[in-house]
Amino acid sequence: MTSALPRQTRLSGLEPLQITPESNFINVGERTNVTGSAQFKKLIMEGRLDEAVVVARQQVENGAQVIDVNMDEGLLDSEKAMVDYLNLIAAEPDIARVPVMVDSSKWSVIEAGLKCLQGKGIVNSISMKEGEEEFLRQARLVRRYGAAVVVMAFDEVGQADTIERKVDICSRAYQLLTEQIGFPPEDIIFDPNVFAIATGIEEHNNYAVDFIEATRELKRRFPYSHISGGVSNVSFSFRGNEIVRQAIHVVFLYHAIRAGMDMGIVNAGALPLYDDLDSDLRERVEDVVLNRRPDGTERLLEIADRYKGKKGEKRVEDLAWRERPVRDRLSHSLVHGIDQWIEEDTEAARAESARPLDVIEGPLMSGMNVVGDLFGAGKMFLPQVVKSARVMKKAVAYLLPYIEAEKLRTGDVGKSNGKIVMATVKGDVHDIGKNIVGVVLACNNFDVVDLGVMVPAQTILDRAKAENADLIGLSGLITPSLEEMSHVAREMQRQGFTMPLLIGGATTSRAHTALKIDPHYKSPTIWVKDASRAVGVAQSLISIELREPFVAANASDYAEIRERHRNRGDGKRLVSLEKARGQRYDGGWNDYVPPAPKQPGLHVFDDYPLAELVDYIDWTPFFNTWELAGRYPAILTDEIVGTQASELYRDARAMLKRIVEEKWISAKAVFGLWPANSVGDDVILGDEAGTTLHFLRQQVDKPADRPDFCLADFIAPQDCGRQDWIGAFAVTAGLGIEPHVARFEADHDDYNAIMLKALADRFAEALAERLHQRVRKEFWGYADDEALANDDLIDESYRGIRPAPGYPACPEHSEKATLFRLLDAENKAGLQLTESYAMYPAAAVSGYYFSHPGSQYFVVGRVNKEQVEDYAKRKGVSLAQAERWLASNLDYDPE
Ligand code: B12
Repeated sequence: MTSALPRQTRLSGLEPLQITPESNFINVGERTNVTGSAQFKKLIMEGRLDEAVVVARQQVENGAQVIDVNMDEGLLDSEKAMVDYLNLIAAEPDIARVPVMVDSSKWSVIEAGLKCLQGKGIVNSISMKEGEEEFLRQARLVRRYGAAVVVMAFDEVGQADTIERKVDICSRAYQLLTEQIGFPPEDIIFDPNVFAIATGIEEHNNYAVDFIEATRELKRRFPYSHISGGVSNVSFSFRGNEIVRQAIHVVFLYHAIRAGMDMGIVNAGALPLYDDLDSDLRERVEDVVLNRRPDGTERLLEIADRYKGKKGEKRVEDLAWRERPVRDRLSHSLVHGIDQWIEEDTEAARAESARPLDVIEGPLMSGMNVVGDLFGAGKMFLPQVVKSARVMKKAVAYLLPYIEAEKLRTGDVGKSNGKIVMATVKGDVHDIGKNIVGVVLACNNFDVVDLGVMVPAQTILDRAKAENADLIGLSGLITPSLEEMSHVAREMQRQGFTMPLLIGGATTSRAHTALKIDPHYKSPTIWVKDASRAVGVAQSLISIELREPFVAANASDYAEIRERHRNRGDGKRLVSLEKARGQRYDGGWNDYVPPAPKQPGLHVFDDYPLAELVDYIDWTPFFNTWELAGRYPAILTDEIVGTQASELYRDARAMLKRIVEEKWISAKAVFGLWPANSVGDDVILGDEAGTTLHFLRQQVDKPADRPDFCLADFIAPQDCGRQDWIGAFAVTAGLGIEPHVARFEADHDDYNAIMLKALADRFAEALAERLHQRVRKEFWGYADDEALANDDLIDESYRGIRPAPGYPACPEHSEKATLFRLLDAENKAGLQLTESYAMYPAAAVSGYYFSHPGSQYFVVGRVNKEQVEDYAKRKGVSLAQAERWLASNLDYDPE
């Protein structure tokens, strides 16, 4: 089975990470490293491990594909710190999904770390500095633990600084590893040492060239291995001048990636455009990086001061491009997303062309190809692409009447790359991700037929047939949509479809697609991670040459996932439900008096003032929606994405002002506070109907002093004799949004249509946050003296939690039906629940309030059949129904 697989690097946390020739640069998160992050070091030294875990979570949320963990600090017991920390993050499925790079200069620490990894990680690093024998001993152990390895270009003499030494040492290491102990070439990652250039010391001038050329030669000799390095070292001598440092990184990576560097700790996927660097700066930086002239350093220093402190300064607009030929002007407008002159230039191009279609197929498409290439190469950001698409759409809309007239005359309809019919599946209302993918595909000359949200399977299939589509694309945000996607696949097979099926959306995954969707459909079914990959996938499926190898690689990949799934069993075992319940969280009920609400019962806000919510907005997820990784507000001045993030933020604030002043949307909320006690894993309310809420329990094998949590643990048990309370809420900020979205769409303005939806989502979250604050301080009133700034609210440093059905502590969505009944959410908040338990309008949140000081968020993760049977019984549904609802959490294959 395995021998048929292509030779590729396969790493894993709980989820696989495959490095293929098509993969973009692999970004390693470096902040869980005591030598690199002062903040992380402080947390570890002070034993604040829970907060240190948050650092890992942020790294993963911000897009790190691997996390580097380093505990090399003289005052620490590094082995113990490594073990404790790795064990903690292993119990957090949202962190543990990515592979870990165990980083230490001490072998004993590495080995201690390797024993804790549950997937296939990376050792950072081994080298020949203590001779071949020790090198091979360590490598054998790495192999035995099943990890990949970073090999430093370091030998008995010292660190390699010239191309010859770098190549010689790495080649010698490669030979030893592969020939003497059969180490797989794809599991070897060379670090040929990035050193600082332009230091004023002549011997340092060629360091970047030495790295780049060594990379090229190593990649040529060892194509299956990888090259990594710490990029920021290269610009060390320009500390304090971020613009010049950034330019050096861009230029260095531009050449190093071309030479074969494919991994590192700089987020190369988000670097600014090489082509957009100021030309004088770029030339002088390039002189230095490529060591092209002896006076390179002086010449860079000459101009460096010009860029000091320049960040964020408003530049005088340079309109020289308006003097260039129309073709160039169109391309410039597209690449820079400028729509000011687009109709004028499109008209000029039309006047010069034989047919109106020539303008699209000629200058407009070539401009969009530049955009597509830059985005594909990770050199352009999503907001820029969506703005480019807006310019393109405006140009096409201008030409459309002329094209229609031409079509009537000649029947010529032009050609597209291929046609895709896309939809958010039945029961789901989310479309931001799908819309972004639609825009990016349209930019690449795909004909996109978007059927919207909540689309039944048959409607999708009928339309795909009628349109003679080349591809179908499905999207969904919440887990019940996964089942609907399998249904679409089954129907495609039953109805004899053969076109490829693309799967995307926040809860979809490669593994789920391989296990639960692909087996139902004989033609290609491909999971697409995000917008930047959608084009490559669609193009490969359309291309006559690429399709076959692409589909074969995908099929063998899925076959491997299924095989691994069948043979699983050596992963972490779950404990029995009884044991997990025995290890429930102890709320200390003998000494604790649960606070009674000051204003119990149901409360309704029919039209919540939007202005009050603005300061409660958590902006970080807004930037993530636009694929800009980082936390607000630091993201605005981030070395890499800062400029784009600031521009996006300016646009967002401008729209926010209009939303509030002109009341584009309205917000409603309902919440209630009721007496309640827990009975096992249920919570029974003292409302009129005696409503029962059903929760799930972790079954993770943990040390006896760490609880297996269930939300019911945070409510006083019935038999302790104390009266406790629970709250529930439902909020929306999406009422009345449709006409505004339609207005933007009619103006071919996806940028603002997506922006508005993303802002409505932010308002919904802000309302949930604000309401929770008021409940704590006013209505329940257990925290009436709480005084927290917005940052602390976002960091949840208050007492009590507000988990929402579908989130990891309560992953089962059908409980929303109970919440809606309790709250009368349809009438009181204008919300509807779909058959898959999505809420409409999309910008909505619903959940519970817990007040216990020890209540906290956690991940239920996998549950065994015993618990699912128990849950089905408690909810009064069949086992099969409960298994469908909990499909993503099952630790077994249901019959
Ligand atoms: C922002 C957010 C929200 C926003 C709304 C999001 C929206 N309008 O899309 C708000 C605050 C309203 C919200 C509400 C809820 N959310 Co929410 N939310 C998120 C969050 C933090 C980010 C999602 C997002 O917008 N990402 C950015 C977009 C651009 O990415 P995307 O949708 O994934 O799309 C990309 C790819 O998936 C792909 N793609 C998408 N579609 C397609 C289609 C094709 C054909 C292709 C090729 C590719 C493709 O390309 C896209 C662009 O790169 C995620 C966590 C996370 N990190 O994913 C949770 C998350 C999605 N939410 C979740 C849940 C549970 C909810 C609620 C049910 C909670 C509740 N009880 O209130 C509600 C449901 C709301 C409703 N109306 O029913 C869960 C879902 C998990 C689950 N078990 O179902 C998540 C994963 C959080 C979690 N860890 O549990 N949420």
